[in-house]
Amino acid sequence: SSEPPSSDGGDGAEGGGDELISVGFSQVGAESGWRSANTMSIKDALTEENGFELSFSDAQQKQENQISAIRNYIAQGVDVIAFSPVVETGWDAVLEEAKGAGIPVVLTDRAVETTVEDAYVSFIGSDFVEEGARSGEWAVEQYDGEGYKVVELQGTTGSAPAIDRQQGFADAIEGSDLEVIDSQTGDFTRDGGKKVMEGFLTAHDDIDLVFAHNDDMGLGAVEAIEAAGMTPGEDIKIITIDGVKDGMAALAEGKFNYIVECNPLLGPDLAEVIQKTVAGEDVEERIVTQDEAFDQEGAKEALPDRQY
Ligand code: GYE
Repeated sequence: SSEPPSSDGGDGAEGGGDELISVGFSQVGAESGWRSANTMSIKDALTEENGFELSFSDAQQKQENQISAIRNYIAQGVDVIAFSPVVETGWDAVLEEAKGAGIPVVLTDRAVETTVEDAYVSFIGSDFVEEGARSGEWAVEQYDGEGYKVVELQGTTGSAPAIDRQQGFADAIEGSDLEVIDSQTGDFTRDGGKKVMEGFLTAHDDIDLVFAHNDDMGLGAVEAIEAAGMTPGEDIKIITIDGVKDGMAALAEGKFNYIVECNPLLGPDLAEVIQKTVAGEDVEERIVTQDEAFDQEGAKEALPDRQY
């Protein structure tokens, strides 16, 4: 770690001249296409050339793994800890420990619920309630008045995106003719989505629409629907969130009906927040990523330029 940072690697922070900023990052896992794109973005931004020395760990969707990774980073005395919390609650002790050690924490992607004051310097990520609401609003626009029966594939139980997307969707369809008749977690994975959808198809013969909290679970649902002899996107409509390449391809092919984007490319914002924090500059407490939404025509147009 003796390589000097490039000229764009920092803003010449006082005293930080030729030292790399050490960062410990605890990632949720590798559960989805979104997550892979997110990991790539973080690793691309926190390079030595940009002035960082990154320790990266994958928690395989287990909170206990994240907590021990964060404790290791505290013991190593890294300059900054960043993590994407798999679930919202249960972080108080470890956040208190980081604070006690004087190590600033940055949250990316998912929020925490904590009683620790000033537990983190910034939280960078999308507005998940908004994503759920946009999904629900589109569904109401398209399908209201037709007595639509909806099944929901939830993300990881207790995670911010699962809680918030469910809430946003429920609020948006309230008072409409759409009804959520079943809702279960598929843990944000393709396999999980497939299995839960198989169960839904066995239990209900009147499903009109799937609301999947991410593309991967929606793709799993496509497999289950096709295996049951039906046509996804027609016999059963599908709305998902994320907008990764496989999801956009399914939308362009007519297997999905709508995607609300969730931008995974958080690396550049994270790098900037860390540099400013180490330089003692003020950072925004909440950085909300901007998301788009796509229908089938929109996906056909966007697909060729999709980066991930
Ligand atoms: O939507 C899903 C991933 O936290 C926003 O996690 C993220 C979600 C994303 O597994 O695909």
